[in-house]
Amino acid sequence: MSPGVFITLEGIEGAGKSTVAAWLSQWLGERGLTVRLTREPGGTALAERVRRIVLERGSEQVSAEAETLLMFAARAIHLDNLVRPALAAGEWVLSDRFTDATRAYQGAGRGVEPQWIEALAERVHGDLAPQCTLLLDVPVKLGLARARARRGESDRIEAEAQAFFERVRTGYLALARREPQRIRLIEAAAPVESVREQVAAALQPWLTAAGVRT
Ligand code: Z5A
Repeated sequence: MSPGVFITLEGIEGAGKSTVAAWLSQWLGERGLTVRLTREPGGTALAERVRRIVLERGSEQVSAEAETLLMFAARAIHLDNLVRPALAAGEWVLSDRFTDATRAYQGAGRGVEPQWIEALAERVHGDLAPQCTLLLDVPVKLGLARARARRGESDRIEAEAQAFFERVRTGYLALARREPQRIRLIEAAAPVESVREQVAAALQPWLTAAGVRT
């Protein structure tokens, strides 16, 4: 059996990741592929508990370093218990966020040293990287407006100021320039239909390899 395909979705909040992930999971399934839709932080029962800890707005301070370690703790659990077994079984794993989010949020957003993030990434998943990352890019004002219109109370990271999300977006765009083969930029301010077309085009090499006709 050939190993599965690991695809990640990234972008600032309100970029439309969850919307694309839900559609893509169904679209790939209709084409005969076995798809596992998951997210970070989270994805398994235990990793979702870590998610609650890292995102809740509590009275205790959570440093950028603690936040980074919690993200990688959740990731290690998620990889061992869901991502690696699913890939080994030949499934397509769609993860709403992965290590690029740590690079963008904790690295570019909070100023955590990139070398330390890369050392943790190497330790936790040095053998594994997404084949394709869909970076949904929107202006920060639009992303925040979309997210605000949809949700109730914001979590600890969502409560950050616009300047924080500008740094995160800049960080994501720098990653895309550094790894253009892996990270496909999707113009996500566009209507949903256009976003879907861009996503399907970006995944074409893997769809062709899997014998999927679009
Ligand atoms: N985080 C971190 O800091 N470090 C890490 O390593 C990891 C995560 C892994 C949780 O992530 C938080 O964890 C996140 C980063 C941090 N905090 N923040 N910010 P999350 O992915 O669960 O949370 P999120 O980024 O806040 O997700 P979101 O707000 O749900 O955004 P989204 O999934 O990208 O958007 P959406 O829900 O698909 O769409 C938002 C709204 O826009 C919704 O009403 C849609 O119907 C609408 N929409 C979507 N697409 C369109 C288009 N094309 N046109 C018009 N309207 C649209």
